Amino acid sequence: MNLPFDIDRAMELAINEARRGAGFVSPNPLVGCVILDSKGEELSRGFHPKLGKDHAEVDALKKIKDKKLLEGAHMVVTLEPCAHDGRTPSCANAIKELPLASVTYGLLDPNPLTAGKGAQIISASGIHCQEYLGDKIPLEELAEQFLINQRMDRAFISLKVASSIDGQMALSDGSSKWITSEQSRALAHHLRATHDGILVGRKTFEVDNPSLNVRHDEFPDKRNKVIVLDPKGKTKNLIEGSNIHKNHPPEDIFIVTEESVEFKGMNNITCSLDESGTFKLSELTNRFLEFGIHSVLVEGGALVHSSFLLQGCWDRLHLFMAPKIFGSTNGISWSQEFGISNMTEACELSWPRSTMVGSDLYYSARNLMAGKNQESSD
Ligand code: AOF
Ligand code: ZN
Repeated sequence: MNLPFDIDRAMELAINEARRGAGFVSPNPLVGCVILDSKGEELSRGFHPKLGKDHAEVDALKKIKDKKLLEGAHMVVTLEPCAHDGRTPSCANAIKELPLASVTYGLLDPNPLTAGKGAQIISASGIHCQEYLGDKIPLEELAEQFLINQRMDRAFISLKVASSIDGQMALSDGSSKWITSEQSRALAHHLRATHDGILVGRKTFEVDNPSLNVRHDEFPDKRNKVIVLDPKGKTKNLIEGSNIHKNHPPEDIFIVTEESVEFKGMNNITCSLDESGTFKLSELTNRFLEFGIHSVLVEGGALVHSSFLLQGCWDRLHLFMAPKIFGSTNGISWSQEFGISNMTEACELSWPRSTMVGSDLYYSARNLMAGKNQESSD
């Protein structure tokens, strides 16, 4: 179908609109929508603002007061309209009643409740319904947490690292505070707000006594979950009185151990270890979903980052590099427990992006294998 407007531009607008929901919609995807009249003039934009609130299509439709304008109009939406009644009624069922000429959706919704059914409902009503055939990467990135949850049946895993420009995240005496600039730390809090859980290893918990909460103006009321990896339950008597305990209600704290341990009102997740004494991360990240943790920002230390790399169980890297060189004599490289013996074994990254944040270089990229054959890697 010949559309009377630039579909790539409209999809880009819908993607930008969708981002406004970041930090508020989990476990739902970020979704954005643009509606254009029969001549291709923009009528409205909408997005999914919050879990349980209107979906993007309904948000955009509600902004059009004069419903006559919908005669022969076009909808551009980043995800296939939902077929089912969930927290909100089905978008596809609402759309099929409208006098629209076309609906273009960015990605098929992998949720089995929709998965093609939304498009079918709309097509059956006589509205031309088509999948967008342009660049899919920004759409995949937009909904990446949701897509990994649906496709891999596990939480989305981001590794967040603050290091010197030569990749050292701490010194061997454990000191690691304030490597990067204030601006990077603000962005890091934004990252915290867009993940359900923040994860650290036992050593980081003991050495840094971190708060692991969200301190960012855009998210004043944000509650996040905290996860500590502690195979032998050594933090049992340390967690009370820690900054984590002071800054989070006990029901938001999760300690992961091999054998079950009683952590006074806090959650204990048990997970088996592999031969090297490391948690089996595909098992753990799958179990996170049971606890309502759909995305996790891993904040270290080096042993923890390395184990996610080794097991191939991670999706995105956020690397903040300060204009400093620590050297490897006393430095701890963030990937130091991970190693390859052959160039073909390198972890490859895709969709890389970099920008300056204050005086730091911020680099973000995806694990090339994310969402592919990770089940077999442990
Ligand atoms: C859309 N537009 O804006 C979003 C969609 O529990 P509910 O009712 O909010 O439904 C959640 C499911 O709906 C989610 O798993 C995904 O399949 C879809 N999300 N669909 O048409 C939207 N957020
Ligand atoms: Zn919907």
